[in-house]
Amino acid sequence: MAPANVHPGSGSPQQQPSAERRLNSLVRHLLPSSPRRTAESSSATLESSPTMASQVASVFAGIAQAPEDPILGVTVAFNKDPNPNKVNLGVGAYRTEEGKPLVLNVVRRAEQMLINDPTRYKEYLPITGLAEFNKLSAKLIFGADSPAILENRVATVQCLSGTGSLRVGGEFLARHYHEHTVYIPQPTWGNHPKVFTLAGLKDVRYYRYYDPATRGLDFKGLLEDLGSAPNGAIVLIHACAHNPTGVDPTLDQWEQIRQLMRSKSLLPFFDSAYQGFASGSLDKDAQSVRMFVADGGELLMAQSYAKNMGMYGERVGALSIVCRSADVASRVESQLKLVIRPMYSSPPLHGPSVVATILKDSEMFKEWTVELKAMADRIISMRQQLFDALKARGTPGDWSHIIKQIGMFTFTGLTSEQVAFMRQEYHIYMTSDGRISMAGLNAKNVPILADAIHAAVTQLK
Ligand code: PLA
Repeated sequence: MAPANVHPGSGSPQQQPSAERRLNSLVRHLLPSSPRRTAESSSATLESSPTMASQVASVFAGIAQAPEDPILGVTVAFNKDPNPNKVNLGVGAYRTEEGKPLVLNVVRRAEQMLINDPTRYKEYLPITGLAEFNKLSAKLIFGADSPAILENRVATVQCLSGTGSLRVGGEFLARHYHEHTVYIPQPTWGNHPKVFTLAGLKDVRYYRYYDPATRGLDFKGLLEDLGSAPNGAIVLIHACAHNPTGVDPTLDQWEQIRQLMRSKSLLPFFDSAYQGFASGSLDKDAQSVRMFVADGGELLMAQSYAKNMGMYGERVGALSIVCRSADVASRVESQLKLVIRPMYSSPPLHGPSVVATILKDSEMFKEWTVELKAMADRIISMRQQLFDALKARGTPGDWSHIIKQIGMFTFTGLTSEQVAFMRQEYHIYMTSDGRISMAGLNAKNVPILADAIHAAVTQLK
């Protein structure tokens, strides 16, 4: 019998590397033997024949198919749907009135400036990222006149957008903070519990936040749960535009939360993924955070430029840790470097360079705030349009929460069955908890959505 050969030009079987030879012999062994192999079949090789390769058991054979991500998986399903009228209201990504993704003009301008600058290199950034970007990011969220910044007691490191900032902050706390219990709101962004658990904060608990009956804040439940948390526990707080509910505490409620948390030494970990998106004003949307900084206490802050500057895929964000003194902040920063270096060494250069270019130039900064306000206003006007459309149809139920909630999302109150029905019958995609991204709506698809909601609530009660 002619020896099973390797592919042309790879030499005689004797010259094959021994591992490959053993593998080919294993393949021969596993295949049903044929006494008279044709020239064609005998020249088949492991590399050129997927059917033969697939008969060797994979070392990963026992691996289970993982479920899609509850949010990003909606886009995967949407992309597979051939229907031309499909609507994606899943992931929180801004769309124009024409349904197109948006790159801000000011971002394009900053990128052009960077490209035209021949002095720019592609050298590695330091482990902590672009120093200028870090300073400007802290100023943006805490305010230029923040005592913590003036007293040099903020450690800021550039991270991979909001998610990376949460992860680095979580790992830092797991290594250096005495309390590993972290409280997150019920409900919250679905990635929060996973990020913290994998960062090493294994005891993730929920505090009551949303009351489905009122479609508003369960303030009493929130105070009770934080009131009975162990002293020193970490508390994840959405700085503004709570995801998925669109429900934020009032300033008065924030003040009560602050007092309670400080009285029990609960450590605030703010997640600011939507600064400027809730109200259209960067300062207004940072008020909750600034109240906690003003009292001189410590906190963590995860910032993202994905939404407010439309930098989604560039992965631009920052983690700031506000400390009691400059000395502590400097030691904290040294330890953050030890978290980051073995994880991804140093962060990317392009995104933060764009952001820093915009933040440091007063005229470009102004242009950004105008574009940001236009995005926020468009979302707010979609709330009104959807509310009016449901009212016009006489859709059963009180839909006033659509106009009361703020930020990128409306937590509709639709059941998972109603959500599935709308996907099946109307090709409208949203997360199964009934959250819709208001930024995906426009004058053209609002009536389609209103028809779908009307049908869902009248047919599936
Ligand atoms: N924190 C909150 C509260 C978020 O809603 C998101 C993004 C992030 C952090 C992470 O953002 P970043 O890493 O891109 O900066 N939430 C989105 C996207 C918009 C997502 O799930 O990744 C959402 O649709 O909920």
